[in-house]
Amino acid sequence: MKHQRLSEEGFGEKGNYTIILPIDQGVEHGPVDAFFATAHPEMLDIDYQVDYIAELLHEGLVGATALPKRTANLLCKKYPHLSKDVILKLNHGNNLNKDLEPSQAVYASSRHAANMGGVGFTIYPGSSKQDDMINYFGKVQEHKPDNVKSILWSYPRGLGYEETTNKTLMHAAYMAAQLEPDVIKVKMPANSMDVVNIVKAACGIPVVFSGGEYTDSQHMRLYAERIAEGGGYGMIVGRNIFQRKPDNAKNLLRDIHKIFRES
Ligand code: FBP
Repeated sequence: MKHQRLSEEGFGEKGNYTIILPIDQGVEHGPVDAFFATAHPEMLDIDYQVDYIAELLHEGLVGATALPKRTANLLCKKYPHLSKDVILKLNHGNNLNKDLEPSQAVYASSRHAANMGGVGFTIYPGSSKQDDMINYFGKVQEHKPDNVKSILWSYPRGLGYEETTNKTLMHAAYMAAQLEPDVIKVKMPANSMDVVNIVKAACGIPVVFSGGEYTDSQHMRLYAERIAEGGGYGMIVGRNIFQRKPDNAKNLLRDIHKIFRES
């Protein structure tokens, strides 16, 4: 398979794959857990962070980056030639309300992404707020510029079921597919052999799988193998990249690329 950047023609087509770097965890988990208390605390400095994201894009180690509004705007201002590889994340949850009903607030509109490559949006199927999120994404699809791609995070969240079973993730992928985003993003299933089912449930829309919380490189390579074998379109990996020191992160990314390239 061939690595494809968001800015390239044919993004999402069969035979290609992509690696997306999401850095919205400062909002979702807070800057202490996301950056400060990790092996790579320099990421807390927004100027350093923007330069590091640009470096990974320039080196072709990631094909796109998904960012909250402030970070996206700073990156696009300093590195305008990378704007079309930026996905503006439109809504976010945060762990400060983790004991309440899971929900996401809108921080940006697709208008703010007019010069960028994509918009990212999260729905929580299974939460009591699911209909608001799904309805809002319908409006995003209707109003976003045609040349701006949509990436839909479909994260089942609510009471009474496991979030990463085959059944739940197939349902999340199938629902997301009916909203026709350009790419669907789901969590890695508890049993990584289930990737193939989830890809089928997405009705032909490319699926990327998330990296999840920091784990060892061996696990990440195994995930990459299972995603590549199962027909996934690639990975969206945040914490497992930016919480490592740059040399380790780059080596892991090179390993992941090798697995996809040779599959
Ligand atoms: P990671 O690779 O760090 O898991 O990032 C993927 C992602 O979807 C982020 O976009 C988001 O901030 C985070 O996971 C949410 O994780 P969770 O909902 O499990 O707390």
